[in-house]
Amino acid sequence: MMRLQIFFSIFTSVICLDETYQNKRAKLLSDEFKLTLGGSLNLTDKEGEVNKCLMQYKNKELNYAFDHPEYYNLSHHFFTYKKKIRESKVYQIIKDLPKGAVLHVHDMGILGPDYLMNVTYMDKLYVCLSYPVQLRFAEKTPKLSCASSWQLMSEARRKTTNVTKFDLELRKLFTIVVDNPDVVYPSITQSWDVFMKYFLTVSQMLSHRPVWEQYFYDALKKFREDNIMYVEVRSILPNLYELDGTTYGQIVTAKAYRKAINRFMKDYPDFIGAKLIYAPPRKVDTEAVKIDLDLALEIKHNMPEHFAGFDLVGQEDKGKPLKDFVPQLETTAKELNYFFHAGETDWYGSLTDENLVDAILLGAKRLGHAYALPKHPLLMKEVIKNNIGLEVNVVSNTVLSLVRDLRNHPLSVFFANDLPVVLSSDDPGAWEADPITDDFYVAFMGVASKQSDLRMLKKLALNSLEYSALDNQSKNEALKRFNRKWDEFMKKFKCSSY
Ligand SMILES: *[C@@H]1O[C@H](CO)[C@@H](O)[C@H](O)[C@H]1NC(C)=O
Ligand SMILES: *[C@@H]1O[C@H](CO)[C@@H](O)[C@H](O)[C@H]1NC(C)=O
Ligand SMILES: *[C@@H]1O[C@H](CO)[C@@H](O)[C@H](O)[C@H]1NC(C)=O
Ligand SMILES: *[C@@H]1O[C@H](CO)[C@@H](O)[C@H](O)[C@H]1NC(C)=O
Ligand SMILES: CC(=O)N[C@H]1CO[C@H](CO)[C@@H](O)[C@@H]1O
Ligand SMILES: [Zn+2]
Repeated sequence: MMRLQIFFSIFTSVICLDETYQNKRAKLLSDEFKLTLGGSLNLTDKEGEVNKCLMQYKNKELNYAFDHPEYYNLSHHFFTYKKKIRESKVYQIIKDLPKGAVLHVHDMGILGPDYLMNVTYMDKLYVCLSYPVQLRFAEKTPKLSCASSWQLMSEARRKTTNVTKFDLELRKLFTIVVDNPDVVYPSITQSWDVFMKYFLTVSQMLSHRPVWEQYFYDALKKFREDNIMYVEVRSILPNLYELDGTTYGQIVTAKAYRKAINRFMKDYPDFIGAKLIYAPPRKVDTEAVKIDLDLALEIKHNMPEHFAGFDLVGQEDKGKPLKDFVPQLETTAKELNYFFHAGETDWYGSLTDENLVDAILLGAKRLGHAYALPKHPLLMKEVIKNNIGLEVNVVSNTVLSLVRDLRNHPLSVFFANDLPVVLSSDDPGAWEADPITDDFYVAFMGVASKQSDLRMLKKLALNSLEYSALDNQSKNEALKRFNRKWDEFMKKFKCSSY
């Protein structure tokens, strides 16, 4: 009896202590979760049901990975698992989910090799089959220099003994995907070299005016099919040409965008639209930047409805830092929205890393990548204070050799602090990813907390519209339309269809 009493009193005191501790622990965790991106949203009953289904699949996948880390795909190179993720139920649900807008993509990197191969079957395409391979549409044999000789693509195909083999080789020019990425891309140097060659090859072929206009129309279509309703696209605005060799100025390229967007909106009135961000190369001198800024102002003046703003592009570590162009960029800071690539680097304390400071001081509305931001606590505060959107491109960062194991991607810090993240895809065609679903999937399954759920996905979609360059009225309209689409999805959702 005595014994039992002692046992009982110890037992209760343990419970007592435990309860206080457990409560504190639970409160800390729940308070902290509320601070995460989407963590303070409340779900409707209908959303709650969808969430239950989604999380059941998410947990199943992640529990398996936790028990078998050797099979956790997202710690390996994207190319080794990108086909596999399409079988995931989580992926399939995300694919069907309305995802708002995509705000960081480069025009020539949107549509992948299968689309580009189709373009090579069009009439009047000439090819120079020596290194580097050149592709150009023309009425007559192009006069541009070629180490071998220019010939019609149709002739080249006719002459080859094995067209399948010929096309397989050609297709390799239109993708950076390989079967053995760890061998082919040991460092950022190799991944960027191949990536830049991709642009070199496709840009001349796509710059034929009618092809260009059709390309962008088809790009919008692909986004729409991935349940995106609005796009802001970056372009270097290459000079377009006609079959007779006539070449136009860049303003014509900008207008070609407007034409393609207007045609698309007429065919798909449920789409919200698209805007252009003029984004010329950063590896230039100050004179060139001045000219680029003048052009940006001219485009803005000509087509204000379709123009979002200005950026500078190219491998950040190898280009010029923003610091070099501060006087020029300050001059137009009141008139132009800036969406600078900044901090797309692993080099802490480098000039690339410091681009974050200049982008913020120059009043950027959003930052491209901002990958290095967590290393800068004061800059993080500025981002919050100035409500600067962060365009994060997870797949791009892994493919272009910044990070391998996605659990180590700095986006987890942004998620934890509910920073204004907008997920995007950079150049999905170049690595044969979906327009946006792949990025959502890997961010949700590899970077986000295990507990993050439908609320995070919803907040990401809402952010993408909130941080867009749409004016207030259009933004409100876009949000209304998004919410309608979202509710419709929730109403129709059946877990058993996945
Ligand atoms: C969610 O519900 C809680 C409790 O009812 C409330 O305090 C909170 O403000 C709600 N959050 C939002 C974003 O509406
Ligand atoms: C390429 O063309 C074929 C035949 O017209 C078409 O079925 C296919 O969808 C096209 N592929 C792409 C990626 O556009
Ligand atoms: C043509 O090339 C493809 C791809 O390399 C190969 O699979 C096929 O066997 C070749 N066909 C002939 C007839 O050699
Ligand atoms: C748009 O809305 C934001 C925030 O609600 C406000 O700060 C800004 O002044 C508005 N802009 C215009 C042009 O009304
Ligand atoms: C690279 C890698 O680990 N791939 C794995 C992806 O997941 C599937 C299913 O669990 C495994 O079979 C693969 O080996
Ligand atoms: Zn980019």
